[in-house]
Parts: sequence; C-alpha cells; structure tokens
Amino acid sequence: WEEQYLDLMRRIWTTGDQRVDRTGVGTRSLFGAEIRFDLAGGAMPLITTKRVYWKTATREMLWFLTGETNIRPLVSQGVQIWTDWPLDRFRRETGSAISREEFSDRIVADAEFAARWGDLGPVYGKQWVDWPVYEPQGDGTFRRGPGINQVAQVVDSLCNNPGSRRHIIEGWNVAELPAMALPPCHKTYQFHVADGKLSGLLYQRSCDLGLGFAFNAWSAALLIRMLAQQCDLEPGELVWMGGDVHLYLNHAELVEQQLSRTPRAAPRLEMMRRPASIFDYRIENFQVSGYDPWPAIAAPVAV
Ligand code: THF
Repeated sequence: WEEQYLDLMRRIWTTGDQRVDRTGVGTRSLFGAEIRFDLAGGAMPLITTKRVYWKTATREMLWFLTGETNIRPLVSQGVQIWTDWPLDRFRRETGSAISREEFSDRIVADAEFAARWGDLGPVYGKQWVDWPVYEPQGDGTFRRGPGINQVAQVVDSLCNNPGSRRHIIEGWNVAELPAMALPPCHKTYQFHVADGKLSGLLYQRSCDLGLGFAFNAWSAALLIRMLAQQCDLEPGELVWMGGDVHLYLNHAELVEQQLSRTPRAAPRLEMMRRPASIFDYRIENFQVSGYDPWPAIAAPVAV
C-alpha cells in the first residue's frame, strides 16, 4: 500500500500546482486522491519509509475521544504536535518571545495559564463527543441543550443497525469554525459494515502529505480497530480520500529521502484488552509488532 502513498508524493512533487498557501510557506498540491488499505489480520497503515511515532498519534486520538480541546493533557504526556498553534497565538497577543520549551512547561505547571492559552477552541474532540445543540424556546430565543455524542451514536448504530448508511462522525461544524484555532482537516469519517467486517472512510479536506498523512492514516485505522472491537466486528478496509493534498516546499529533503527508500512490510496492531466502552482505551492497551521502519526524518510543521 505504501507505494500508493509514495506515488502520490512523487506525482505532487513533480506535477502539483504551486501556490503560496495560508501559512506563507508555499506548497505544491493536487486536488482529489484516494488510498486504500486492507486492515485484515491486524495490519496497519503505518509508514515505513520513515519512523512514525504511532504512540504520539494514538495519544492524540485518545485525547479526541475525551472531548478535550486544551493541549494540556497532550503536553503533559510529552506530545507537542498541537503546541505550535497556541504558542503562536500567545506570542502574537502578548508580544512575548517565549521559547516553545518554556511555553510547554508553563502549560503543564500552571492550570490557569493553560486554561487561558492552551485551548484550541471547539475542535475535533468537542464536535465528536459534544456537538452543540440549540433548543428553540418558543419565544424566538434558543437555549443550549445537552450536546450530541457522535462517537457514542456511531457505536450504537454500528452495533444495532449495521446496514445503515449514516454511520458518520463530522467535525465540520460550520457555525463554530471561526472559534477554532484550525478548522478540521480530517473532517468526515464514515463507516460501513459488510460480511461482519467494519470499513471506514476518511475524507480529509486538506492533507500535509509529508507530515500529517502518516498520523491521519494511522489514527483513522486505529479508530476503525477500536470501533470494530467494541461492536464485535472484524477490521475491513480503510479508504482515505484527500481534497487538497499537498507537499510543503520546505519538505524537499523529506520528499527526496522518502522517495529513495523501499517500503517494508506493514506492521500489525494488537489490542491487549477490550475496554467497556470506546471511551475507555488507554495507551498501554496498544502494542505494535513487526514495525521495522527507515530512520525518522525531521521536518518543520507549517503553522
Ligand atoms: N498543520 C500542518 N501544516 N501539518 C499537519 O500535519 C497538521 N496536522 C495537525 C494540524 N495541523 C497541521 C497537527 N498534527 C506533527 C504531526 C502531526 C501534527 C503536527 C505535527 C509532527 O511534527 N510530526 C513529527 C514528529 C512529531 C513528534 O513525534 O513529536 C513527524 O516527524 O512526524 C495534521 O493533522
């Protein structure tokens, strides 16, 4: 499968349309792509042409499932993949030249500081488990009702109405986009049950193929695995679909290195325990075997 990813990378790097993007870094991009991966036997879409920190991506997925949108629990576990956005905002709004390390330390040490500066707004976690509901009061006003837990609803529909075509988790809450530090990239997940197997489709409006894709593909597959386990289904297929799929121009070194490497066998994920619910997984419940990647490649993230 990794050839599909490397082919896409090659195609974008050589024929993608070049533009200056929102971040100012510049990208080459291609519009509309699909990659498929068979999860049978526990295989996982974990890139081997560079080392990918699957535990970091897993911690992020577990954090989404808690409904949390503050980076504090991530940073407390040493996960820094969301730190740059709050850090950027802190520097802009206070004029401070604080280092990333000092900022992270304060987020962990100081709960009040974290509450003020560590929140990303109503991003993934919030929309997934607490999508806001407004109830009409009959007098032209609305009151906030209890939120919708889309993840719990999908578990319920997968278990009790597997033939449905409405197993969807949506992150794109149009009304709340302005309050988000970043509108969702992996915005729509749809699930499908056939022959006792659970497949999932991720539609991603925007994909940083050099950095984010490895995380996004792993996480989507992980979510399928957890849902399948909860609903007593076998893992089926991951179908990944990208809208604007791009490579940042400052990832030239990464692209060149990865394209020169031959992919190795896909590793397998073992789930050591069957928690009582989709919300009760812990990082120690996951074990990866057969992962023999090429060395990691450091690359900057565009903020
Ligand atoms: N913005 C951009 N420009 N790219 C992205 O991939 C991205 N995301 C999330 C939101 N905005 C994005 C953030 N997710 C890394 C990985 C995922 C991220 C952000 C950064 C990253 O730096 N990965 C390093 C290792 C980091 C580590 O282990 O600490 C790597 O080499 O993979 C995509 O959803």
